[in-house]
Amino acid sequence: MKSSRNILAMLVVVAVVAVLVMVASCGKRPPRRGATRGGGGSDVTSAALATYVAPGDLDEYYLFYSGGHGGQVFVAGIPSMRHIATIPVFTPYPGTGYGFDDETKEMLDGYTWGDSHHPGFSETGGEYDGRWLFINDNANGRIARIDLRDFKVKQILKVANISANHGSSFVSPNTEYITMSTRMSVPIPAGTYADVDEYAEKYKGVVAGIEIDSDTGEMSLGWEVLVPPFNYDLGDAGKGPSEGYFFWTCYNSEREFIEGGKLEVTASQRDKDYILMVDWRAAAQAVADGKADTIGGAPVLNPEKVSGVAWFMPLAKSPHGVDVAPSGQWIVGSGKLSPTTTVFNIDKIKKAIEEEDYEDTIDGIPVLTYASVREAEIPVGLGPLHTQFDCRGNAYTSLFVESAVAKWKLPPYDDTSDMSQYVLDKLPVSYNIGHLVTAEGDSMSPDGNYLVALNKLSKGRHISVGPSIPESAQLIDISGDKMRLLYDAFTEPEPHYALIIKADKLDPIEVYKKDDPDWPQNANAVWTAEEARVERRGNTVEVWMIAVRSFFAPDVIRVNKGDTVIVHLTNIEQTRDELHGFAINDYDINIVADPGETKTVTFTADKSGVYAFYCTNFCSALHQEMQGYMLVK
Ligand code: RUQ
Ligand code: CUA
Repeated sequence: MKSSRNILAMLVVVAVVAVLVMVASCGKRPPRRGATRGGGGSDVTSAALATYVAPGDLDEYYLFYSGGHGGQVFVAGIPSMRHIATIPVFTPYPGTGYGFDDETKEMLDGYTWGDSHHPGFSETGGEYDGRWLFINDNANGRIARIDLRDFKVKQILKVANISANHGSSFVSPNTEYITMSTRMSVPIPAGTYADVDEYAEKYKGVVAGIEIDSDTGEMSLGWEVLVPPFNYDLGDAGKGPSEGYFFWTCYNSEREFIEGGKLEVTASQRDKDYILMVDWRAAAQAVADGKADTIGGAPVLNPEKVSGVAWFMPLAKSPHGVDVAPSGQWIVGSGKLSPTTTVFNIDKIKKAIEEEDYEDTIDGIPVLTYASVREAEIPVGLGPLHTQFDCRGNAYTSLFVESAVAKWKLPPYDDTSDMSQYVLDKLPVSYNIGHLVTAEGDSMSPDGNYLVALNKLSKGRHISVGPSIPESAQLIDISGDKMRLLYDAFTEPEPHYALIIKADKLDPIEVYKKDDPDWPQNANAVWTAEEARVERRGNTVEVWMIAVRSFFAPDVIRVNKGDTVIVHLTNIEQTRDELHGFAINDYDINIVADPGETKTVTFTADKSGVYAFYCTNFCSALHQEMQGYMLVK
């Protein structure tokens, strides 16, 4: 009796250890709440259980997805897929007063939109460290940094010579640099004129490394490399054995833009396009050694004059995504017009560079011999775009044409006679998938449980909202051998990429504390009704105002028509979620201050009369009473 109890106890210990080892080896736990395959009930029931987050319960992950030409970043929880927040980035957003106060208006610099594409987390040692989220503007050569302590944009950097920054925001494993690149080549510097029939010679591509200050996250231009007028599309950063390299795919290596010729046809003539590789340490060193030319104020390395910085690798034509596997050993590229995805081996790449094993040179950039650097071609299916990874040596490639996700095995391969044996599973999605993302999938230790398919079309898998319908995102369980669809969610246009991070990696602040040494104090903050005041200097009227439940002080501002008015609004609340807004009717003024925050708005009182101002955020039972007047004489 006793010994059988001991055996039972031992078995329990062994089982617990086995589970712990399993979890530790994959680094993470599988989905909870009945997500395990075959676990009781129908598929629908088990999918429902796997995604159900009961009222008051919290999600396990944050999903940050780009808002495309909406210019924002959306935040949702996983597995519930509930939308939690919208972070305005390149576009004004009245909901948070973004783009209305002086500081954010200055960051937007006159632009009213941007095309946010690929979010990238800051990393330490190849792991998401939860400090910053970067995102590129595919329209205006910009990149932005969101501080994950308060989920707000702190910097938008515009970089010279980058035309349509698509191959961004890919972060090196210790956040030294982040990528930017030209998608649509133009003559440089900005403002230079050349006709499209001079495309091959006068139009230029540029790729860049943006340096990140490790303390503050401040971004500045590190280096640029001049590259042929191809279209630089997507990128990734090397890690582990490939750390130190950035990779970008490019199409239109035909290097032409024929008027009326249809780029979709002219750019698909050659059998192969390329992956561009840049050694970012060598690029930074070359700039430090004074080897760069100055173009448009930026340090630009010309590979015709500076070698050892950039290389091309041939890839199946018209590629889109290039993705580095978690180990850093394999670089996966997909040509949209080829039903295969190609795996390159970083050891072979390094050897080819060392032995100068080149098959060509383009504008000073050596082209590595394809057969020497390629490891394998995997017949994943039609229209492969992007690839993500789990923790079990598998890759997941989105197939736009097939509307499916293909799961396949990364090298090593023991039998290369038939590569289709390494395509392990395929799951149809609804419909036409673009990007896809796995939990912590760009880090060196993906979690291997969730995948989100970001689909371009939703074709009515929801109640109708007219001809303009949302994009769809589908949550997929990848913890078993076969993928399993769990949930359909919808977003505004148009997610191009997303990232999933463990919820416990973020620890956002709840209020801006009055005397927080870690947080910059606003010089114009006032914390009491006594300090609040109105001062006039010539034609400028400056107001230091407090907002607190449920009044403004001062609540009357007297100015003359034509005065410049500056209002510094401090929300003196120190309670979470107690926001106050400040809107002046008919003056197009709408700012919002979070608890402890000071916002400044400057405007000209160009209309005489009496204008009411009020608090826009419902803050208390007497919120409606929170109002005042601006009197313009
Ligand atoms: S890109 S999916 Cu920026 Cu693939 Cu759109
Ligand atoms: Cu303050 Cu409503």
